[in-house]
Amino acid sequence: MSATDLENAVDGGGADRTGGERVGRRALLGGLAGTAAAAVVLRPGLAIGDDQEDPRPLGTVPRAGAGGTVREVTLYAVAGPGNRLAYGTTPENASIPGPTIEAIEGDEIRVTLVNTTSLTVSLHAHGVDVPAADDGTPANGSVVAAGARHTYVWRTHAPTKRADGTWEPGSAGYWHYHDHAVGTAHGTDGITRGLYGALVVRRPGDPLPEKQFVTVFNELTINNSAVPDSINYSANLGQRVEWIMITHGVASFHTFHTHAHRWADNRTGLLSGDDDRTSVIDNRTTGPGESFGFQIIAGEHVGPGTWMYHCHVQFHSDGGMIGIFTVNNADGTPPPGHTEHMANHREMAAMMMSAGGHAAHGGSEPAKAQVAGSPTISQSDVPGGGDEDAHAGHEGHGG
Ligand SMILES: [Cu+2]
Repeated sequence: MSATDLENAVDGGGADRTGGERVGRRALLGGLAGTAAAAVVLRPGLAIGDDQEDPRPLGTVPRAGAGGTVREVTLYAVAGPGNRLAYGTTPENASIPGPTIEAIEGDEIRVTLVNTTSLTVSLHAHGVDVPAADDGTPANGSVVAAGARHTYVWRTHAPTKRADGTWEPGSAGYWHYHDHAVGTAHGTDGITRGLYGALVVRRPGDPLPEKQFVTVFNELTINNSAVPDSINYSANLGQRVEWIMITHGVASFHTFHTHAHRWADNRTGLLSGDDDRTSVIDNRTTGPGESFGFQIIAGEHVGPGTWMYHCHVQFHSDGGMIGIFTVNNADGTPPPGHTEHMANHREMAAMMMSAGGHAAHGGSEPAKAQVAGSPTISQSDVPGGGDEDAHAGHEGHGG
């Protein structure tokens, strides 16, 4: 699929109700900005972020439009250095995690997986309505042989009342997709080596983010990286940040923690009112196959700063499962002390590694050995790379 096709996929949605004429290439590429690795492939209704030339009036947030669109995307499965495997919208932009795919309840997503590797790969989606023939498992034959391709159809729906009076949940959520064929019938090797990505289904009216981060705890790495190659993010003070968190791995649970920010433990991370009793948290336990997401306002009530985010299982954070979330000043300039803080971060990371961090020492676990310490299809190799200095990163993207 060409860039033009992708653009059309976005523009063709007609889903935006808040600023449709602004939806376009910039909106598409704007999705690259916040994620440490991946392009946003389908971004219906997004007309915000770097496109927003004028300050928004207070109290208005761009929101997802209506669903009902067919959205087509092509994903390439690509083998990279260091035993890595990755998905990309082109063979050249493959990244770990793969491109974030977005839709609105009622949309149909058609993902054509093109297998450029010498292995049999597949695509298995969580959260959406998938016909058995597109489930992505070897048992039902929905896998893709070397050199072949297959179009997976994923459907979504709004909450609906059943004939018996009960409610069927809608598809909206922070989901994910991954290989289900490489290594084992469960895709264990494929996931370990990097074949995974985020899938976001919104409900019409959901607020749209200006920045988007995708964090995948995969075994003892973040996005198959660990310090000193930490995955760092940045946003400007006051920007609406969407953080998508996915967990994979063969043995470990994790606890995802962000400094200085907190969210409601529900579908969106947002409260519906001052009487909403949803738990507000800044740390969430997560295990293999789980995903969640939330929206926060960068630096709200704390101001600009250079903050850590990390797995809060101390053995894991000490071993390298940490990164930096930089909240710049509103004008995009670095927060006070940023350079020194980043230098400290790198120094501490080096100490961790010399003390036996996971990234430096693969250990005896097979899966860990496969992901640890090897050259990568790295975030710095692709547009929207996440391995930059936290401030320098993510600001220069877009058409
Ligand atoms: Cu952990």
